[in-house]
Amino acid sequence: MHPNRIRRARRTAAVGLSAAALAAGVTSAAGPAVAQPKAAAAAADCSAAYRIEQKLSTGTTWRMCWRYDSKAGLVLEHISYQPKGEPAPIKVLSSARLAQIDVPYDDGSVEYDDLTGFGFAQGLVPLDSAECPGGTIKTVKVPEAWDPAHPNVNGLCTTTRSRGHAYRMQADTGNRVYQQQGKDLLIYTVNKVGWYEYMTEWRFQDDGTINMNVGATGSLSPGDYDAGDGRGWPIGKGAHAYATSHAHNVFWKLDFDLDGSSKSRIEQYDSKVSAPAHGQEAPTNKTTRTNVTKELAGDAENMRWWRVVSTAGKNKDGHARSYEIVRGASSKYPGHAFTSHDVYFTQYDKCELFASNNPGCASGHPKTVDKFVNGQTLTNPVVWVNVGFHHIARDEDQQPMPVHWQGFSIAPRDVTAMNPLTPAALADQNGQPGNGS
Ligand SMILES: [Cu+2]
Repeated sequence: MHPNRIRRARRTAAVGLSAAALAAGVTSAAGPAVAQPKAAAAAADCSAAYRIEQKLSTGTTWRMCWRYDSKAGLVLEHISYQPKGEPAPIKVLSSARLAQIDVPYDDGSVEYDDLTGFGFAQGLVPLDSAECPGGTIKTVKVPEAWDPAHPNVNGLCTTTRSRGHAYRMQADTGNRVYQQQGKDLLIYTVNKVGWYEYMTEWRFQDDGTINMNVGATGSLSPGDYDAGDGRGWPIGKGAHAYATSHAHNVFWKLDFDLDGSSKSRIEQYDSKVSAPAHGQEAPTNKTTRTNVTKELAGDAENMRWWRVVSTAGKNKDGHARSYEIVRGASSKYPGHAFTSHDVYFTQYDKCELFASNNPGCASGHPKTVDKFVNGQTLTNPVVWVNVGFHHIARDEDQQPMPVHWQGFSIAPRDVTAMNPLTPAALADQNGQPGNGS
């Protein structure tokens, strides 16, 4: 976003050239979401150059393939998780990618669809070892590179990082403390779009949680300073030089592959206080499950959450494996139908890849994710998550602009029968104490 005029013209031209490559991209993107034979091992899905495999020091291994799309940028595929104690990798996602960064300015002057219209993928920047501490930088061949003679960019970092306590527990006898410092696999790129630089970060924790975040840094657009009070914020001396406020509406698209099957179920849970506190009694609180059997544009509510449930596998307790969508902070932008909901569940369609200005479909096919929701039965659900950030600039945004992050997580729910990092001494503590369960 915020491109100066020269860049904007170049990007527009690049978009016009991309039809053939785009069609190719759509075809290849269709591959992973198609159910694959169970025998196809995770590691066999890509060549060594496109494979990421990391065994964290706490015993958990993450495996996946990566590729680079001409519009979405980094795409992670065939993602599996194998904590210690699991005999084989557990398949989680067939595809995980950004699906749009939509940036409307509050004065109505401009709106940028960074992925589909402004060369997000082509803006991949090289990273040096200082920006990828302790990690490995892979070379990415950028499709439809602005300089076709130089398509290769050393722009994909994979590294590991400590995240602090994974757990801590005082033993009930003696002075023993069980504690573990958690470890994460981090994978990221930086993509420059005009004056902004977007960090696309994927964080795979040793406890099975996946965090996906976009961090915006770089500079505020020097061309967007025409805002008055109510549409911007003065960031130079005195009460002038109002940087125009704007929203960053970021969409992610997740295709699940739990236990190797694309046929998952979606469930929504809502909890409500059913009786308030009265006298000496505590309040009661009731949780209700709603099966989401048809395409849905979902809205966050207090004490509401969704999960994607495996139809193919159970953990050792006999519970269906699932991943829960854990939302973070979001400012939902009501300026468009497609930005007006927090999550969308749609039936898999190989042409539906972006949340707005979706290219590559037959004419007449809707272009926005809200319109992909049209009553189909969900047998192969695709999850779209919309996280908004309303950016009202502040003096501290110059210069450079500090990274502002937005994103969400998916957390395992019953993927393993116990905490995947359980120490051996506690391995028998599963279920109600003394109940033999
Ligand atoms: Cu911003």
